[in-house]
Amino acid sequence: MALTNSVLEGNRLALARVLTQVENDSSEGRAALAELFPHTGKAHLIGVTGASGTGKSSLVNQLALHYRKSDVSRKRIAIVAVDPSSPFTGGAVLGDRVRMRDLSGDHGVFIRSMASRGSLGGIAQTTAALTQVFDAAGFEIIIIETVGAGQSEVDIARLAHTTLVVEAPGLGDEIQAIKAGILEIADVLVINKADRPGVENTERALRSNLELAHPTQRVFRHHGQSMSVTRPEADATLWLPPIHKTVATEGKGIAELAESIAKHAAHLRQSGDWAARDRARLGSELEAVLQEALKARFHENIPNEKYEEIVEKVLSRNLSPREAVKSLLNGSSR
Ligand SMILES: Nc1nc2c(ncn2[C@@H]2O[C@H](COP(=O)(O)OP(=O)(O)O)[C@@H](O)[C@H]2O)c(=O)[nH]1
Ligand SMILES: [Mg+2]
Repeated sequence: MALTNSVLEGNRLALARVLTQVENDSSEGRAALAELFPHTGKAHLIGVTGASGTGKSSLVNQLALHYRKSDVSRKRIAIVAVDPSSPFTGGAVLGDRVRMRDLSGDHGVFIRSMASRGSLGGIAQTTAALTQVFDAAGFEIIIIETVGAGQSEVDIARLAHTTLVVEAPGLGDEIQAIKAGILEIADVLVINKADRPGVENTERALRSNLELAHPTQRVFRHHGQSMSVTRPEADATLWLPPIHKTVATEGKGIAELAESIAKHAAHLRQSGDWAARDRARLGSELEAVLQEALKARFHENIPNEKYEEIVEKVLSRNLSPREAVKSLLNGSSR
């Protein structure tokens, strides 16, 4: 209780300790989360995702600097960097730290690097938990940086109110990202490294695929005739993801990008999507915790030998996995 109070009062040491407890999923961490949870729900969560090397960390660094410098209200910024490919001692995380040195010494900014732990669902869950700690601690903007284009990144991106998908020219990432359906979760697209050759190609590829992921034309059947309606005039509640070109290393395009992010937040609030996203996020968190708890309870009630016996029956093809679960739930091994 004393520790969480210190977090609420803005004590950085207490914050660091609670973040560690939460990341380790210790009993102290769980207790702290429960105490902090009523204080959450205020922050704007911004997800930044894309392939490794596209310049996400550089971009996040610049965005944070921009917020700290330009914003009259000097919002406090937390950064959660999730990089399963690099453990805590690894070079990439160290590199991130070095690149983020512009921000060190600024007490309005808190950076936390996190490496992979446990299952894929575990990463998303841990990230959500860390985000809640920052939210309760009063950080108005929380940026979550994730690598790659896989399902786990999509899950982590779903935590955010606003998702930035970062591409860079010449990496052939367009195709990779599109395959993973990552454009569908993009609220704002960023072509970073716009100082490099091939920007036009990347932009063209993105634009045509964006059309597929976020159709601008909606076809309605009306009295047997098909009518095509183009947004946004047709439906002001729809958001068409803008494409921004940036050079993170030089801070180019950052102010415009920040403006789009702010516009998206305003759009979410006006359209009611802010609440909808909160609901979806907390709903899926609830679902994940429930699944975990039910599974744990289930395993507590089934003796190990019994479980192994059933597994053997499945292996010998005497029982299908579905039948196996049924008999485990019924408490009989058939
Ligand atoms: N030329 C150029 N290089 C950049 C730009 N942004 C980042 N980089 C460099 O690209 C490399 C990867 O950047 P990083 O931010 O670590 O990418 P991340 O893996 O997506 O987080 C670093 O060497 C950066 O200095 C940019 O806009 N232009
Ligand atoms: Mg990075």
